[in-house]
Amino acid sequence: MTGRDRIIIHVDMDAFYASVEIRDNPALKGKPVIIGALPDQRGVVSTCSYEARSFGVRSGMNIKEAYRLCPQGVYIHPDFEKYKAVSEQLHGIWDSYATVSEPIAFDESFLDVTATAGNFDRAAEMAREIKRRTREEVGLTCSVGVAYCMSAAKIASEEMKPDGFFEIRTREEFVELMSGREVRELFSVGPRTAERLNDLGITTVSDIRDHAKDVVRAFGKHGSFLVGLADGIDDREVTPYRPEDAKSVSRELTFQEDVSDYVLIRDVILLLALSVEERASRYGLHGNGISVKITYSDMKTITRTRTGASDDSAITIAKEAWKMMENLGKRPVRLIGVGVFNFAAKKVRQMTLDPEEEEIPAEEELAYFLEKMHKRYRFDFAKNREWMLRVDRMHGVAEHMRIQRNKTLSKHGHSQ
Ligand code: TTP
Ligand code: MG
Repeated sequence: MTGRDRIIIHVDMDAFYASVEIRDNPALKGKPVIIGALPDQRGVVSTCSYEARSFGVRSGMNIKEAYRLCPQGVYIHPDFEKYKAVSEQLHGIWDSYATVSEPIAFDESFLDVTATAGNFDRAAEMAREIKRRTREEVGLTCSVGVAYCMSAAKIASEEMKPDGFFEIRTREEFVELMSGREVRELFSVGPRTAERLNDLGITTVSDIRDHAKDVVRAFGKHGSFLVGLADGIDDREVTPYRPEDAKSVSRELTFQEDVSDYVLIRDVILLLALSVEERASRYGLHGNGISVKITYSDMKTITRTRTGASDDSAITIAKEAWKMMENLGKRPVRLIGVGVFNFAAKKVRQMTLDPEEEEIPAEEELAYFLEKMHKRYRFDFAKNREWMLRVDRMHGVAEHMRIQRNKTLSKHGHSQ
């Protein structure tokens, strides 16, 4: 089953934060620019210019390590408000080409142009136009991929980065391009899945095709999905976020292995809540209904909802979800989801004379939980907040958390 072929454009900005800073300060042009913590602080690299990458600097790298590799770099603290404004301008341009778009990050979007382009030649022209307008109207370069499905479009946009353009028009082209590539390049293959595949002697995409039965046996449903991907089959639809159509905003996550550790489950709920808050607020949606969904290892699914929450901050969403969960049995969990609904035109948060007054405690409480989680999982959630919320990254973060917890629990003899 291959589903319906579509024409999808994936756009992704080049060295996004760094490029914005260079655009706004041309003296930085051609220099290794590193955005993130400053070298005398604790923290990591958010991103860096391609010049900095040639020194080996990478996103997520400890800033001290970056400084060791590139002491001559220009280190700049990120200015999220600025990037957000640029992001809105970018998505505004890109969305006008698609019937449906899925803005999966500040600097990245999937555009379904099947109907607006009609054929691949026209879609390629559109993609070039998107690049030109992004350069002329925003002053930045992006890389675009044009393809028949989402996975292929994403891979295509990475193929010729930076300032790239690449097309994958058919499954056959996809299979040929990808056959010798590492399994990690496929959507949904994180470090842990890659390691498990490697243990089976599967290192390349064509190995997945050659050992399809083993992959399905070892990974079940995810295995079938991977075998499909290796064959160039990806039926995921570009999912629109049209605020006026939205009845709810939710995020869910399937663990790679069933989880019985409810400390971990609660922490993952907080991350999902952060993601829901971010997505809802990006579209100006405010709700006072909160939902939680759990699928247990036996595939039984339970959903619980509550309305009348005092606000829809991440911390409130998480706390309501935690409360609802307390009344459910503590069985091994496969999937966990969190959502907000009951949208009103205005913020549900009650107006006070000083609206700032209410904001601070919620943020502080959140910071408190994130700091506890920082210690628990040795990962700085606060610093990496925007990065980790991206759809393609949350699974990796959750997997890291699960592994850290397993280590801790085995050290302490499962006493926690
Ligand atoms: P990416 O698109 O992954 O990276 P990029 O745009 O900087 O570089 P390129 O696409 O050319 O490889 O991420 C977009 C932005 O998200 C990035 O500019 C900064 C932020 N980000 C982080 O804050 N931390 C991270 O670890 C990553 C990867 C990105
Ligand atoms: Mg990018």
